Amino acid sequence: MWRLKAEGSDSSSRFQKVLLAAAVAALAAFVGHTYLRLKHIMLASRELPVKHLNCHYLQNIEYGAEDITILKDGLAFLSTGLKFLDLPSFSDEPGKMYVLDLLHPRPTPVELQIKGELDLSSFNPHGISVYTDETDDNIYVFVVNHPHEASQVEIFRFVAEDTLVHLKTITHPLLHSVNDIVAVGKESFYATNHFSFPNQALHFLTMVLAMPMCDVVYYSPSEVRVAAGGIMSGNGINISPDKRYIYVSDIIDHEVDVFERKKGEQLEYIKSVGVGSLCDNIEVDHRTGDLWLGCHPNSMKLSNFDPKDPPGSEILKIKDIHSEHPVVSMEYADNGQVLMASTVAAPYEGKLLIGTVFHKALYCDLK
Ligand SMILES: [Ca+2]
Ligand SMILES: [Ca+2]
Ligand SMILES: [Ca+2]
Repeated sequence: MWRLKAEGSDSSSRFQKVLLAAAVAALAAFVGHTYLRLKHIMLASRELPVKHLNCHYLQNIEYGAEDITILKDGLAFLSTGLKFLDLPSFSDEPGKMYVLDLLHPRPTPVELQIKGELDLSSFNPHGISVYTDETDDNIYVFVVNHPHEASQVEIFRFVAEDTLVHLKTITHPLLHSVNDIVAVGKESFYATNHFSFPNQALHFLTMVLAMPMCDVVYYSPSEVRVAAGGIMSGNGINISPDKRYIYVSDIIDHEVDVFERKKGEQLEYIKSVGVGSLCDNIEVDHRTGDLWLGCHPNSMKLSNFDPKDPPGSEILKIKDIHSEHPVVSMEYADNGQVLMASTVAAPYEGKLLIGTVFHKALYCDLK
């Protein structure tokens, strides 16, 4: 009896050891997989050749212009001073909005005065979009705002020359980690979430396991719902000049996803175009339909910020995105000595504005 019991406890302790060894091996394999996956996602080994354009720094922009968009009449809007997750930020001041007239002989950004109920001390503007109401020419400026790390959308009306009148704040459980928006009406928009879930640990797991679970949300005053899913991490979003297609930058998948707008504002997935970089915001040339992308060539250098080995900047263009063979070309590249952490490139009649997360902004000549 005693012997039997001793044998039984021997084999159960052997079993426990085997289990423990299996658990350690599984954990080591998971850690190894996570390390390789993150290295791949962040393009941690990538170095860029430098390709410059004829550019100069924009005046008054010292703390980033995460997003920039330009109206057909040459009026550019910029969101500046973003504080976001653990990314660097060199200003303790709240964020600001600027406007810039590209038709002026010496375009200079002017700070927009914000009127209304909005709390300016916690204003933290991120992605932006502008909608012009063609019935009365009113201009509505939509801004993703992260006051105290929250996620909400502000709608303003632009009043010439330098005023934004705050109209409303939109919050919704589906809009839990909004990165960028594209307005499709004076109160309606599509928004990308950069996390799959409000819980960041769960989102991290989906990234490591390569399970794309981020979505695009459609908002109007009468309805809020998921319009598209299957995205690893949604970032920039924009619309084709004919308003038929929506483009989303799936930043950690290194691709741009193309969707077609269907009845009831549902989005149908068409295809993805690989870009080989971590692309942030998307601007569309209203004349050619080309996509311009502000990208992070190596996001390891962005998260482990070191001024001696700074994060670079990369601007890509996609031509003929709806054809069988879209052409992706590098239009600008810098190792961070001139410009760190580009997020957006907005073209206008042979000119290009380039914005960044926390650094300066460039005004470039494409001709
Ligand atoms: Ca935008
Ligand atoms: Ca994808
Ligand atoms: Ca962005």
